[in-house]
Amino acid sequence: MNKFNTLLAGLVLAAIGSTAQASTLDTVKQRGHVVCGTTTGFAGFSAPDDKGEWKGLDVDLCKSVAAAIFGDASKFKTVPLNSQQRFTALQSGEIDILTRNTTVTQQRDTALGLQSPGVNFYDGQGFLVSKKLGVKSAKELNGATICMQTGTSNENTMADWARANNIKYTPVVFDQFNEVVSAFASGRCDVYSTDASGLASIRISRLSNPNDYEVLPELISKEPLGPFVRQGDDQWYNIVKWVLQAQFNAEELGVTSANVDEQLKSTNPNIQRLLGVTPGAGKNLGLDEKWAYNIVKQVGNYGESFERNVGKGSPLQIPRGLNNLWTNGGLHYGLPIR
Ligand SMILES: N[C@@H](CCC(=O)N[C@@H](CS)C(=O)NCC(=O)O)C(=O)O
Repeated sequence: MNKFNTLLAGLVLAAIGSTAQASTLDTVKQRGHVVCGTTTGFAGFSAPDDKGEWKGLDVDLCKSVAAAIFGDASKFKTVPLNSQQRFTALQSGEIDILTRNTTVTQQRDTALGLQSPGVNFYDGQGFLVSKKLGVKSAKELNGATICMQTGTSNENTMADWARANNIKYTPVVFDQFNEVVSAFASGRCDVYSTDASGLASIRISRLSNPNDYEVLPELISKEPLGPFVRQGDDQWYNIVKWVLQAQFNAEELGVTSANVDEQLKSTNPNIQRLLGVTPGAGKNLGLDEKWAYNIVKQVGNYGESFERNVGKGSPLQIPRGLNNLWTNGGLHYGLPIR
């Protein structure tokens, strides 16, 4: 075959491939629920409660997608994944969306065949230490043993930072979250390093005496966490992207799960478009015009989800900080629904 024929064959194959492959939305509708990849249990973000129901900020995103598609936030299932397994599960089609404290990086958004529809939690990598260690700053960590989980961005970030700051350390890594937590709790390592949200969660929910531990003040990286989808399905990407934007817009517009029915009567054109009183946004996504109404009614706006899962209404007590709306000094900025 000459070069031209090879190219043509490739194009034909690509065309067959893309028409033969059902869209994720069709697959999800046929199945009757959306499948989201979560952690194996990381309180505040994705973990089962005492009744075995999955809860958390990331689970709320999954439920919001279910609400937008089915008008029923309960039409979702979770697949618990460790840090290492998460990307293959998405690539292979085992899950429809990864909703699991995953840092958006250039490599993950390009070379893995995956893409990031947005950021639902701005974070940074930090350090958790036992108070007994007597360390007050990350700069004092020379010679420390540091526990981390395999397959996280934390391993590389730690290595970069240590090199730049002339700090020698011994990494202690495990595949499973429980193994890392146990190693740290039993004193096999001096420090636990991961996203600050993870450290807050581990301290409160996994250690028997949280007050014996503290998170050091330094954050050594940017860890913008968000969902991922496969490349090549623009409609599905758009759905996840705009579900997240609907959560932000609802908060910006003061539309909550408690007042959303009242807000259907609002004369504000932005609220009318968000809630489908003025149609269009639903059709653009291939969804019912009540897509965003159902998210807010059944799951709440972004602020409600934040406070309930990781903020004031939760044991984690994470301040809004960068995760506030742009109008309150944070980074979340709802893209206009019009
Ligand atoms: N944001 C980082 C770290 C995310 C991560 O996987 N963190 C671990 C440590 S807190 C975790 O969530 N483990 C839970 C699990 O494996 O179930 C990344 O995307 O690589």
